Amino acid sequence: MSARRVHIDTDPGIDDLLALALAFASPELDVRGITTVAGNAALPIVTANARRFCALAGKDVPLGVGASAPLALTPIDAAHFHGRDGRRGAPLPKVDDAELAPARDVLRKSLVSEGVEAVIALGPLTNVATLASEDPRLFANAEVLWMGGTLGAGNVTAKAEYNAYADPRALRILLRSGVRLRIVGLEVTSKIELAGADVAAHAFPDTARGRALEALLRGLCDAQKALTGEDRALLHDPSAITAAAAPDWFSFAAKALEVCDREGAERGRIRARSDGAPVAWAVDARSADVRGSFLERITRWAGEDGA
Ligand SMILES: [Ca+2]
Repeated sequence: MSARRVHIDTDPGIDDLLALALAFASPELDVRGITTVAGNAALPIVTANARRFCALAGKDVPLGVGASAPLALTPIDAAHFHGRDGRRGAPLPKVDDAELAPARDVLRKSLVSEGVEAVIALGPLTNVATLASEDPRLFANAEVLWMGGTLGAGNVTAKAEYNAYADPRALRILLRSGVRLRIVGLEVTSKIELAGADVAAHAFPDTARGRALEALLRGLCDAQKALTGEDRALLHDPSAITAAAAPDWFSFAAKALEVCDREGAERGRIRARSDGAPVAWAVDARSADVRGSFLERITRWAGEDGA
């Protein structure tokens, strides 16, 4: 079976970096392009993290710089969770300054000439919605697989998930664009977790990749502990990578959705509606398999590093 060509749009972010590691460690996936978007931290920070993680991975993937702010509403970040550097101090190689292409060019190239089957979006949908509103036909042969949203409890407000809250206008545009959308939201991802004790006991290889992954995974536990008191790592973004690599492990229901794109208590809240184009909404996953393969794959990947 040939690997599935994908593009990753991301806002790294601790769990984004773990998701990139899993993508590089997954033989089912072939990452043809990466674009960054402001989300967990400001654009220069998330872009540097993405570039430095690609250097760690030894991957020369085309990388484009995207939106520095949402399409509408007040920008937010999550420095309280991910740290001011977006990775809670996890060590990554330094890279030289470089002139980077705009995200729209790199994403367009992934869709037009790289033939990607999926755009995996791990942050606010600003970049994806911008291109989809300019020319939805670009997505004729690709789905957007987004980690975000909830129809239940939120993680930034009572009803809203972070990526939906950060740029609800972008989500609204995408829901109405005709682009095929597959969504893995909090109802599923918040059940895919590693216990802090298991993370502490897990031995990564003593390589540059191993040291970075260990710091990221422990950082994810520390951040959760500081936020809610629970010592565990929630694998939101890595779960979306697994949904692309092992779609059979997830079950989806067709749902038509709407999102509130106004400021206030309802900002970013998603509701099911009775009409409109349905998206594929994740309702369940084989959590133990998703969790187990994540840890097994990134640990093996860390061991393939000679550094
Ligand atoms: Ca993210």
